[in-house]
Formats: sequence, structure tokens, C-alpha cells
Amino acid sequence: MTTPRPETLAKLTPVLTKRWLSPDAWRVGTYEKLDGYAALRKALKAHPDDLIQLIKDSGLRGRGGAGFPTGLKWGFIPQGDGKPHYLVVNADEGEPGTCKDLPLMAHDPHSLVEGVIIASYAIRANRAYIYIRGEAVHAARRLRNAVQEAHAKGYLGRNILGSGFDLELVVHSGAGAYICGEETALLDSLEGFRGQPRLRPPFPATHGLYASPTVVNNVGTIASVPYIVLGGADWWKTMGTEKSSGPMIYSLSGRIANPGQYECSMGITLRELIELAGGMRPGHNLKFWTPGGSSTPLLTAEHLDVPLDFEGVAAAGSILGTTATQIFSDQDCPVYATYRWLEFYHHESCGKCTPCREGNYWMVRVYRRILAGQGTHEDLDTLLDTCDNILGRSFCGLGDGATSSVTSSLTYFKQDYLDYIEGRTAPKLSDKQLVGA
Ligand code: L3W
Ligand code: SF4
Repeated sequence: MTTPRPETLAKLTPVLTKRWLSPDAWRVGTYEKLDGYAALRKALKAHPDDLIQLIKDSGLRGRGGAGFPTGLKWGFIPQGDGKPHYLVVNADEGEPGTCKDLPLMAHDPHSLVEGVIIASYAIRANRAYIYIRGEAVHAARRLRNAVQEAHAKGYLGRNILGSGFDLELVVHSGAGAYICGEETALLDSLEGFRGQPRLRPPFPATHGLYASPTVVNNVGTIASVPYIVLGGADWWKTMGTEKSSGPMIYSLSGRIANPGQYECSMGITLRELIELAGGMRPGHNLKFWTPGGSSTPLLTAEHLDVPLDFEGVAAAGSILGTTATQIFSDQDCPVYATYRWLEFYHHESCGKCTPCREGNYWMVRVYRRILAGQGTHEDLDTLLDTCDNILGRSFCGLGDGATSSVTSSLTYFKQDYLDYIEGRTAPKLSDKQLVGA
């Protein structure tokens, strides 16, 4: 165990996580005692356009993986169009390694509900949905309870706090498909269809739920809104970097002493995060890691000082994604880890487009061959060629994301592949596991 230095500790910025350790913070009474719904009272006195401008000024960017500017997205919603507008919260957190939205909803569901009401008021939506992944039963129960409590207190329903603004909020549980975290598949699923991505453009901002203007935002994005309303854009920008403002919840897992959620200023490095988490587990040395879940290219021990903001990670050849840092050591095999991730993408591919559906199927089989000690040198070219035919040719981000660990592990750890192929590493899979992909 290492003890964090004061300068590293100072990078901890509990904003969205600040109530998580307060007992009963999920109940409306406790939430109200801890500043809850103060931002809503303030927001309802402002003009909706001023709220959109505030979010633009704060530089808040989407917390679901893509980092799209939130205020800009809200500003896309056409006004005076006579159509209903919708806010949809993407709470289908499914990216392997990612665990920031589910604890937020379980510990502090009212912060999300308050953010939903403010955001809906800003974009003039009278109906909002939280689409939560089906397996998150506990968080969904807490959310539904929060919605009921908010109704009873007059924060939801008709004429909220006497402002004349009406809002109904529905918590909808999905059925556990990773693809329903893709925003347009989510909308299809919400409408009652099989969840498969739609062609974009048109984007949901103009043609979303029921073909109406819709903002789809991640849980962390919407839960940030009340803090920005109360603290102001300048305060928000005191955290993070110039282009990646604010705090971010980094979920750390793997070979570290204390896995969990660490909310820090954007731009913190993995070296500092590992220090905050008490260091690597005894006997383990960092070998590879994901900056933002398994859809983001792997990084290595050379990248310990990369700033974990959108620009810093991109400059290092990866993607900040969901800030799910999965940490692997010299006792872990990058070939096997990549194989397990590919099995996941193969299983979760919705099958709509050929590159992703067929490419992942075949890559899983090639990995099995390599890990069973029956791979050839040509297999490595086959993998790269297959990735080349998936990346940029898939209908949605799932296909692209599936190639990330394949190409990056081949870039940094080709020797580990060759060790299986040339017989220096003992096979991890048996002959029986070669088939059945
Ligand atoms: C209007 C335009 N709207 C873009 C909107 C668009 C969307 C947002 C970002 O995928 C990534 C994916 C995963 N007019 C617009 C516009 N928009 N141009 O902006 O869009 P986009 O296409 O950049 O990304 P996306 O479709 O939202 C998200 C990656 O994140 N990821 C995360 C996966 C898992 C989770 C999770 O479990 N929570 O998110 C990790 O890398 O692979 O590439 O709203 O409509 N001209
Ligand atoms: Fe479906 Fe994969 Fe194509 Fe996305 S890339 S539409 S998940 S088959």
C-alpha cells in the first residue's frame, strides 16, 4: 500500500460523489438537507436559453464516452417547432470495466432526477426517460423511489414549484443488451422495437424518440447539471483542463490495492490514480490498461503520465471513453484478455451489419486457435486485415470498439502472440475449446 502525496490527494474533487458516503443520501429528506433541489429552484427562475448558455459556458462534455459538448447538443433542439421534445438519459452502462453511473444512481438518485428536471426545462421537454440496464435492479429501485418522492414534493408533475413547467419522468429498465447503450438502438428499444442502431444523420437532436427532437445524455452528464447551476460555469472550469473541464468519476479495477470510483479533476494521470488507489497489488507490475473501457485502445506502462482528458488520451493514440481504467499486470496475458473482450463483442453484436457480425465471429476463432497453441504467423495478418475491414465500415461504434484491443495489443505485445505461435507459452485453451464460437 502506498500513501498518496498531498499534491495527488488535492486532485480528488468530490462533486458528483460528495453525498455517496452520507447515510440515506438516496432519500429526498437527506438530499434536501445536503443542498438538494436548491439548483432546481434557481434554474426555474432563469430563462431556458440562459441555462443552455450556462452549460455551453461551463464546457461540460458528455460523460458517456464520446465527449460531445453538452450545451451544443441542447442548443440543437429546434424551438417553436410544435413537436414534443424529449430528454432521454442513457443509464445503460455496459462498457466492460465501467462502473460510475450505477453507483451514482444507487447512492444519490435525486441528483440525477434534479438534473433531468433542469435539463428538460432548458430544452422544453415535458416528458423524460431514464433507460437503465436491466441487470441494475437495485439502482432502478432507488431511482423509482426517488421519482415517487420527487412527485410527492412537487418537483415532478404539473406546475413544478409553481413555475408553470410540467414534467413526467419514466424509469425504463432495458433487457440487458449492450447495443442498447448506443443512443439510437436505445431509442428503438424504448419505442418497443428490437434494439438496433439507426442510420445517423439524422441525429436524435432532430429525429429522436418517436421521430421528435430528443436529447440523449449520459447519467454523469445530467447529474453534473445541478452543480453547474449552483456553482456557476467559472467554478466548474476551475477543475479539469481547458478543453476537458470539470471533475470526472474514474472507475479503477484490476491489479490495484483499492479498486473503486475516484472522482478527480480531468487530466489526472494513471500514475496519480494508482497512487490514490494505494498502489499496485503486491507482486504486480503494470503491463497494460484501458483508459476508457474495452472499446478503447490499450495503453502500457509507458503511458503512466498521459493526462486523462479527451485531448491527452487521444494524443497517446487511445480514447478517454468512459474513464474505466482496467489495470493489468505482468501476471496477465494481453492475448487472453483481448480474446475475452472479443468474445463479449461477438456475443453482443446485434448482427445488423456484416463487418461486425462476421468479423468478430471469425476473430474469436482465430484467437482460440492461437491460445490453443495452433496459431500461425499468418493469423496475425488475418487479424489485422479483419480489423481493417471492420474499423470505419461498421454501422455503429460497437464494431469499431471491438477492434481496439486487437490492434493495440498487436502493436505493443506482438511478442506475446509469437510466444503462443512459436510454442514458448503453454496453450491456455484446449483443443475442445477451438470450436463453438
Ligand atoms: C447533432 C450532429 N448531434 C454528434 C451527438 C450524437 C451523440 C453525441 C456523440 O458513441 C462512443 C462510442 C463508444 N448533430 C451531431 C450530434 N452528435 N454529431 O453527439 O456522438 P458520437 O457519434 O461521437 O458518439 P456516440 O454514438 O454517442 C459513444 C464509446 O463512446 N465508448 C463508450 C461506450 C460505452 C458506454 C457506457 O457503457 N456508458 O458509453 C467507449 O469508448 O465506443 O464510440 O449523442 O447524437 N452533427
Ligand atoms: Fe450491430 Fe455491430 Fe453493426 Fe453495430 S457494428 S450495427 S452492433 S452489427
